[in-house]
Amino acid sequence: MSRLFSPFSLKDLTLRNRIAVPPMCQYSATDGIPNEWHLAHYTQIARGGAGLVIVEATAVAPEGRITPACLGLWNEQQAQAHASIARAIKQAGAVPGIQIGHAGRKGSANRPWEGDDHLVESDPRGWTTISPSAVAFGANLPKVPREMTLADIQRVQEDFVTAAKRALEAGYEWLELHFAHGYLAQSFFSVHANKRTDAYGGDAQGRSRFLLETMAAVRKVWPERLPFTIRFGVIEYDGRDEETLAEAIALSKQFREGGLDLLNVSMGFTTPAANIPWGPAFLAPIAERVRRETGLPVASAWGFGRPDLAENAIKNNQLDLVMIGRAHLENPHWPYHAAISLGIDKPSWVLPAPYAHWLERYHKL
Ligand code: 8OZ
Repeated sequence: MSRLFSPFSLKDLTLRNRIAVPPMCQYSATDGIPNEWHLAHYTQIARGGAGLVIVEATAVAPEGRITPACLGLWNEQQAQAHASIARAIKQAGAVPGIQIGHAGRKGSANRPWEGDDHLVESDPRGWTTISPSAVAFGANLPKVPREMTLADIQRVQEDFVTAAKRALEAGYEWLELHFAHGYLAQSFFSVHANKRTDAYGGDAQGRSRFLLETMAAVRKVWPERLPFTIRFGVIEYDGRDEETLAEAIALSKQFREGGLDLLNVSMGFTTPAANIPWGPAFLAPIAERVRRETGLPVASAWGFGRPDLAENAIKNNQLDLVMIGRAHLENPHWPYHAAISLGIDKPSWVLPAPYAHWLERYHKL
């Protein structure tokens, strides 16, 4: 019996299996509006059979985008276009999710395939980035951000709340706050990015404040019946890993007490000096520790694209959901591929009928 293909219930939803598609930026929007690219991409992946499809990092404000081509949810036109994406994912049998976030000092950047660096100062598409402190990420992202005022903090938190309301109206049923990968929220938590001396900096409690307040504000407007989740970088691989993990686990417990339903465990990416031990399922033991110490259900990504690794992560109680990202880009029918590889009797059962019948009828020819 495959555990990967067992259903997963959270709040009032049941996912058809433990396979989730993590947010993957497409850098293909104009003015933050989802278009035909996004519709085809998300429809195709949802038809592949995953239980959950989370739409890519979607900015809560224009200056919250990573690049000028990132998605947004700061106006009604964007919300209407998002409704088509949410509907298509749901019609394909997957739960439609969305990740909302703010890029902070990593914003105002070129697409990865057009330089992956900051836009030059004179580029009219660019903007002044904001961050807890006026400290640049460095390396490919040298631009020094403007230190946020208390009014900036309040405004961004209100933007998160408004975007969450729009996500709900658009038909998304699973919300993920982007508190990872060196963007704004992760920067508040990070000793590398946050040098503030006020209530939003300093010790772990101060560095956690922006994240806790933002979560609490959004929690109030997101319905209890639907999953409310966070993607959070719990480790940097910067040599300070035990402290970061302990602080991250303590904060995740507070997230849980504040009404969080699941944590998507990832990395901090707040310093270019990290030394990440990339490898198959390398985050599984970290996620398992977070799961055990916080009591939260967890998901994780990065290197679970081999079906046996995905199956084992669930079977060994390391993860509740496995995020399969890049493998879905290589093969939008990854769940079918996984079902064959795991020896499931009728692998075509994960496919829509118009595909399944062809594959079943001529399977043995
Ligand atoms: C993985 C690594 C770095 C950045 C995101 C674009 O989280 C990213 C990202 C993902 O939105």
